[in-house]
Amino acid sequence: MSKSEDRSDVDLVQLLTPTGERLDHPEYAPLVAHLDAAALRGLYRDMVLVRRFDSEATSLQRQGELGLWAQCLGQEAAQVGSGRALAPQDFAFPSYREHGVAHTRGVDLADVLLQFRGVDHGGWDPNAHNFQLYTLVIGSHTLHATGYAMALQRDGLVGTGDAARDAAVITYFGDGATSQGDVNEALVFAAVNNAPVVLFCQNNQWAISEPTTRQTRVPIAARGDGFGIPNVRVDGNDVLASHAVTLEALERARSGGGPTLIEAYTYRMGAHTTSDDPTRYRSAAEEEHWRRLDPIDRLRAHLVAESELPDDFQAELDAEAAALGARIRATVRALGKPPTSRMFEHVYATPHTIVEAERAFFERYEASFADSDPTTAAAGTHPHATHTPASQDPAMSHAPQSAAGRSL
Ligand SMILES: Cc1ncc(C[n+]2csc(CCOP(=O)(O)OP(=O)(O)O)c2C)c(N)n1
Ligand SMILES: [Mg+2]
Repeated sequence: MSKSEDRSDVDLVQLLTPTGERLDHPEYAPLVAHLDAAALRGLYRDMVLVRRFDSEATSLQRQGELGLWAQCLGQEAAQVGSGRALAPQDFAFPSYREHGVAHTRGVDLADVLLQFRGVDHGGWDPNAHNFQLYTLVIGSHTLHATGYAMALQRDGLVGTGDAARDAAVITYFGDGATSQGDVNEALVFAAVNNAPVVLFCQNNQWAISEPTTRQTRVPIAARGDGFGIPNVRVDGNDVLASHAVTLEALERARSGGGPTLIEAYTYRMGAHTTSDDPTRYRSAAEEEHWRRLDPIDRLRAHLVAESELPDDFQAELDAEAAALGARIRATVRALGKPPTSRMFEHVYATPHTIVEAERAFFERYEASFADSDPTTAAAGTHPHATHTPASQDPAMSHAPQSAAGRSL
């Protein structure tokens, strides 16, 4: 191991060993006892498809089709296990690499790429999937999630005993995010308001190039104690254990029992993003160690040992994954350029005079390109030399000068 610390020995809930043996656990094994072989194959299929999508997206970025990509490689079990524990009425607030959770919420994975290609500010309708848009401002969405959970309380949707109605919130964040003020404020608000929120930390052991030892001296889950929040540390490469602890935490939240902090101990097998080179700060030996703990291999080993992974299932899944990859590739490459006016949409829920003025200004500015005479431009005169600068445009007199000034 290099600088990241192997703390896998500290109170880790595990139901499936790295070699695929089922383990008993007095509290958590009963919660997944109902999962038959078909259900386990379903979780396996989820993880395989998500990984295929993730690697396709990485290739697309390398080929210039995406501006950036943040892989979830290695974190499929934590994401699929927890995501599949959600009830339809629950609401999830992700950060930016929760592609496995997006898949479990029924988001078309092609839509996840819209933002990374720079053609959309979000990609999907959060209310259609009870899955908020990705948040890149580290930790900020844990506050949104806690506020949403407090709203569920006020709407009478918690602790009524109606299983189809009682709802909970889950929010995903990283080990690095736990050092942010926002996350600690969310923990305080969740605790003192007994908010129905599950704070799901994927400790993938790196925050870009900073190891978890730079974030905490205790296991992240143990921090819950200081906030008075029940907490659990789970093997995040174990899809069954991740599923079980999340089922329990969500049920506590829905029934009025308040928040839970889950630390899913996992590993970011890929780079932070396609802009990162992890070989500069971690060892090949560490990466090799975690390759042997691959979450998908673990479930596959279990299914094979139980003779529950028939060849035709695997062949169909391979074909499905290949088709998914091909569809993602074709869809992304066919995406057109959005009208630039789209960037003014969804700033506010209702029309806003300043945004409308900015949109009108920008449309005039864009239109002025179409009218320009290329020969004038070639002669060295900028086609917009006669365009009214934003600072003199009456429509923009109240707008911030900096952004408009730059666009000219
Ligand atoms: C408020 C804020 N500060 C800094 C950044 C830059 N940044 C992007 S990702 C990242 C590391 C996050 O690490 P972690 O929370 O462990 O999540 P992971 O990327 O490992 O999933 C940082 C510092 C940011 N996006 N937002
Ligand atoms: Mg991290």
